[in-house]
Amino acid sequence: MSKSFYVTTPIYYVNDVPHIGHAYTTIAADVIARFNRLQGNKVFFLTGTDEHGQKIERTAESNGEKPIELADRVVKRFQNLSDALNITNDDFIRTTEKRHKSAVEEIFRRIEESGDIYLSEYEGWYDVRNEAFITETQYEEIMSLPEEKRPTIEKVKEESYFFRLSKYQDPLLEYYKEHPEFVQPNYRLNEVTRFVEGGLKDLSVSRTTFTWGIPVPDNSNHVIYVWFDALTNYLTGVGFPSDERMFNENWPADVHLVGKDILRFHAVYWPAFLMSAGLPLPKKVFAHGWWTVEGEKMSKSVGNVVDPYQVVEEFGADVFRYFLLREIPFGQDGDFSKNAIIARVNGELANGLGNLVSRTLGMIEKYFDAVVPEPGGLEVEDESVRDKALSTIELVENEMNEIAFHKALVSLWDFIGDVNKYVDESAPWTLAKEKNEERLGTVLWTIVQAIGVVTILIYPFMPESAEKIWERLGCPQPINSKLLSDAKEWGIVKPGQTVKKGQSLFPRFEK
Ligand code: ME8
Repeated sequence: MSKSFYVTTPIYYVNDVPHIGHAYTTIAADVIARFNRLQGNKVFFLTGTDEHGQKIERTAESNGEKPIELADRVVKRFQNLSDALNITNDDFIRTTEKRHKSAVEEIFRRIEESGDIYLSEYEGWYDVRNEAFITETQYEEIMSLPEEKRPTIEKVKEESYFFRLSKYQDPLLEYYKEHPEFVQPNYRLNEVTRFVEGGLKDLSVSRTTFTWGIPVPDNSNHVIYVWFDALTNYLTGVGFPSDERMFNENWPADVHLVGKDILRFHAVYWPAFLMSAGLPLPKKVFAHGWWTVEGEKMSKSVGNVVDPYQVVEEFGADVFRYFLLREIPFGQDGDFSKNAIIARVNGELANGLGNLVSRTLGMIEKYFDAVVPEPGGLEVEDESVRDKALSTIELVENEMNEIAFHKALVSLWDFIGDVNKYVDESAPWTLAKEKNEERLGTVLWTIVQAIGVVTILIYPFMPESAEKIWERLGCPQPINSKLLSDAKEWGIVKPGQTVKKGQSLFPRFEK
């Protein structure tokens, strides 16, 4: 039965220059969205930009422009990422849109009605880069760092509305206990639990010393804290508060994908806001790891920030997508380097998949005038390719349900390896020499069925390459009209279809 599935990325600070971290979350969310569509689910996939706050106000000021002019000028850098990386988001939210203002005002009011908002004064430290209030423990941690490693923090003293976060300490702990799948990977749940067990102080949710934000309803001297504003985008995107039908169909979100650095906002503050507003909580928050570049932390001052547009230009979107999700288990940190990409292209894409497709289609061109042959009776080794294909589909489906991209890809390439071995062992070239046409037809038919299954399964990861292979197999309908259930019927590539070997799918790179 088809269900609706809602996946989000964080909304990126609009004045950031897109880097590999943004590309990573966006690609991961896209693969989840595409895989769900393949399973026949109705998907809603949201990304966007976070456009309010002190940092953006200051950047605009130093450029001599208004914050909205800055946002309008640079937002395309993120919007264009969807085309460059082949991302199929259903909507792109900007927090400066009117629909978002209504949503933020509405949730603020609901929380106020629950008695969870009060006026007081905030005195303490603030990290403008991360738009974060610094707790005493965090302050001590920062001060224990060598000076050059400390984030810039500022002393703040201003009137502020507070959210009664302390009231949600026990409800949150109880929720984590009852829903251990809420925060993934598991070890992150332990971190979050420990943080909450350490005690929660009420959270400042408005600022008065600048103006770039959404005013507090009924007190426009205050703008709402940018994280309160930004987190609400997940509601705005699905029609809150005006489009009840869309909202009920999609909320709660199935998964919020985030980087590990912003897990606390998503797994502590956000569920507490929702509990207070009487809204259901997202089903899962998955925190991924961080990428270093050639062993170093990515930073503007080091000058090693990886531009995703450049990677696409050099290697293509599919290779980039494959690399990011294959290189490290989703959740752990990883290291990005061109040599590592090249090793994957040459070893797995060119040798494994590319070689299988090209030699198979080449043989069908040579021995059967490019027409997919009819199979004769299946022998035990042909059946075992079929069985392995069916078990691979099941495995990949389970692994994707766990958001374990690398495992899904390992399973798929394990199957590709088996099929390549089957080609070697059945030696179609010998069958051709022996003029054993029936057996030759059965073997080549079996191989193209395996390629058909692989093509459907790699489609969410590498949509362009999958489309190319699908066309070369001569399949009449577009690949995006196919479902995983079609792949389960052994025989998706029909006898009589005309194939085309074409040029190399994944040209090798020199190190
Ligand atoms: O945090 N490796 O926006 P942002 C992997 N606006 N991921 C990385 C990374 C790296 N080296 N560097 C950054 C914000 N990221 C807020 C979000 S959501 C309601 C508001 C990831 O532009 C990081 O973990 O700083 C986060 O998920 C995103 O990129 C940061 O986006």
